[in-house]
Amino acid sequence: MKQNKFLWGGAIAANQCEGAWKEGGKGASVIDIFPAGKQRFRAMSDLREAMNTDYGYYPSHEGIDFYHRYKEDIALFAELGFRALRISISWPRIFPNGEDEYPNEEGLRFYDRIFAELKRYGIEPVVTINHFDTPLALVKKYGGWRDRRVVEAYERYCRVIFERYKDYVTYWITINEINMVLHIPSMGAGLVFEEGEKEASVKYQAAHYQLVASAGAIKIGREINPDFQFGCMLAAGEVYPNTCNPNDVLESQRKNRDNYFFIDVQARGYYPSYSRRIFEELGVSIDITKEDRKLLAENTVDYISFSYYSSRLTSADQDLMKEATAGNAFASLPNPYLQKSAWGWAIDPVGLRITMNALYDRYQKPLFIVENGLGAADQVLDDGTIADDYRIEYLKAHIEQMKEAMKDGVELIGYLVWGCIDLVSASTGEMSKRYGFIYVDRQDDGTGTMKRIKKKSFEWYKDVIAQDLEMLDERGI
Ligand code: BGP
Repeated sequence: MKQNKFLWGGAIAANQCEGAWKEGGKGASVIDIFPAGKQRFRAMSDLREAMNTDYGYYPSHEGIDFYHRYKEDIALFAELGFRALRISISWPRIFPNGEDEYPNEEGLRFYDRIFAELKRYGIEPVVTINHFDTPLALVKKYGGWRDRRVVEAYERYCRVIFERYKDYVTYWITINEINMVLHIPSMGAGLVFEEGEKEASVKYQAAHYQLVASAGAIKIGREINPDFQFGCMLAAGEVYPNTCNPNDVLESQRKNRDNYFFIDVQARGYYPSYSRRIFEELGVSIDITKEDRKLLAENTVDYISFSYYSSRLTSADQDLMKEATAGNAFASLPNPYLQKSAWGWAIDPVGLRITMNALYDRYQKPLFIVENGLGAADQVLDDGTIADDYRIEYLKAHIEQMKEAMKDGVELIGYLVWGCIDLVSASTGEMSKRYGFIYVDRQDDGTGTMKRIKKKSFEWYKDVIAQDLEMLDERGI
């Protein structure tokens, strides 16, 4: 790895912050047809219905207006001392219809400006190629990632951005939270299902095409710049057994494998042996060619990136599992040892250490935490300040456990706080589920001035990074 400084920073994604959904020649993305509030879950679970419904207000259309305010926002990230910023490139900003003959020059120029701005401050970009942003045109034409032609379109898009940004970007992430295809297939893969078909087959077929596309991107990327570093990206969080009943333990192992499945392929280059039984039991048969297997084998990732918000809890007792609630898209039983966030996500800093050790034991490749954070309903006080002590407490506890995992021997590239500036929530479409060090005056109904205000956690995180820098200076790094 060229980087020897630990990459402290933050993470955002185009679909949740840029807005300007029709500006600069941008085409629509699948996220652009998801409304906010209660209707969002329904829209996400039935893309066909979502495509034919006018919901009126769509939070992604304006986002937090990062498209126009990126200079101000990046200046704030620089003030925080960020060494890295994770962004995503919006595929339909580059190819408005996903597979146009020529890329959209105005879209490319937007990211030229972003990378130039980051370079000005010495901030390393970490770039997700596809973060819940499949072009809507490909969803309409092919039903999303269920069709191999989307792989070709993705690879063309990759070639264009690799050529264009090869001197700016080292760290690429091929597909955000690749395991999301099994949980929220509309958002993760733009999947449109046909009446009466076996959904599991469609999901695993789409998953296979995403895995192939990811390997294809790595192949193309390494030809263009051998210094590129490629990561897969997992929505992580260990699944614990509810009791020491071996059946519960077995069930937790099975659920963990549902997620590891993807990373097993991306890190090792072949389908894990247990996948045969999963496919058999689900009655899934998918198209995997000899060429696909070769491509997967020859193009494994350099590092394992992941998001971590919470651990999960499962049981083999199906009746008990009726009490499970969906946190971060994953159903979990309530863990009596853990507090929950206001959105019901279990807060488990030690779970981060467990997850990191589990991933490192399994793959022995460097890890990269590219999302961690607390969604909370911050209030602006009468004096205009925001006292988000709960966020400081959450992050502090997770950073402590992250350091413990590093002492355990885990190799870690960096730590990026999700939604370092408030942005639209992916699952709920709310603005009120805030993660940032920087408050954005934008409300759930689309009102607000978009003004940026530093929260209390801003100074705290700035100190965390500054102290680490002093330590590195002392060591002469
Ligand atoms: C991850 C996504 C992000 C982000 C985060 C928080 O699943 O990669 O895009 O949104 O979760 O989730 P939410 O926005 O639903 O609170």
